[in-house]
Amino acid sequence: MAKSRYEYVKQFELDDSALPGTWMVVRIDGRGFHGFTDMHKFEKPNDLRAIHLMNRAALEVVGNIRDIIIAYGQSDEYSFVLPASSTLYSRRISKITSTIVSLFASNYTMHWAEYFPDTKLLVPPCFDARLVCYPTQRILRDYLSWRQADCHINNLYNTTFWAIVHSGKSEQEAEEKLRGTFSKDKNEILYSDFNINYNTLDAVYRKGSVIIRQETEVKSVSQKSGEEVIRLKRLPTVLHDDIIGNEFWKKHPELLVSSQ
Ligand code: DGT
Ligand code: MG
Ligand code: MG
Ligand code: MG
Ligand code: MG
Repeated sequence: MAKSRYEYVKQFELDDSALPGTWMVVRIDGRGFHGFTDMHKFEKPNDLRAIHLMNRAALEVVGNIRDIIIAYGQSDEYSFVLPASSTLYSRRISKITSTIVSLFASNYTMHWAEYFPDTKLLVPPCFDARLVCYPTQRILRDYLSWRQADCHINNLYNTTFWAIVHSGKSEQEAEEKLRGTFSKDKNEILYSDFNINYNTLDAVYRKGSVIIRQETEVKSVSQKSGEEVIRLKRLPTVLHDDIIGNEFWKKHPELLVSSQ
């Protein structure tokens, strides 16, 4: 086909492909969710409806983009991991990043009412995104550990902070009480002042959410015989496992295989 004289502008689109042979991680994060969560009266410290909505949006992303091998979410963020072997969109960074964040935001909006039936969505939710390449399995695991440790640190702080506030203290008093405290001090405050054993709180709060594809029994009715058939399908599934220790990775060796 003949080219127009304007074709040359294509040359201005520079190559932005990710370094070959590296793990690609796209992390999306809610823009100004401090205000967004206030405006929509999210429960403190954790709103289970919001966690389920984040997980739903992420499940749709993982279901839609087959290359994503694992995803991890907490608070207003989600990380999507593409293996070193992935050739998705020729590894073009802006194409991968923008597709994932756009899919996430539209699904978050589309499914809002299912998770917040009594709360009108007042502003269009917005997410930022970045793609980072990690050269080795070890560094990829350290990245995921970093996010889960962040979840733990924030959740321990927030759980203790709101326990103090809900007991009748001001937010300023709670902040002062927690200033300079270590994890063990917060565990101790929770246990002795509020009779809460932090380690027995639901893992969804303490560990965040992990999505991997798991063999799942799917029932359907055979069109030929009309009989019910059960098939095993690898479906994106939400877990609340620890991903810092080795156990999870030993249990799911396929997750790291593709880096070799
Ligand atoms: P950014 O990311 O720089 O645009 O600004 P923010 O405000 O989104 O800041 P970020 O991402 O560091 O912090 C997430 C905010 O979302 C933080 O204010 C806590 C809030 N948030 C996340 N999950 C929940 C929840 O389940 N309940 C409540 N009440 N707040 C939550
Ligand atoms: Mg931020
Ligand atoms: Mg944010
Ligand atoms: Mg955040
Ligand atoms: Mg097009």
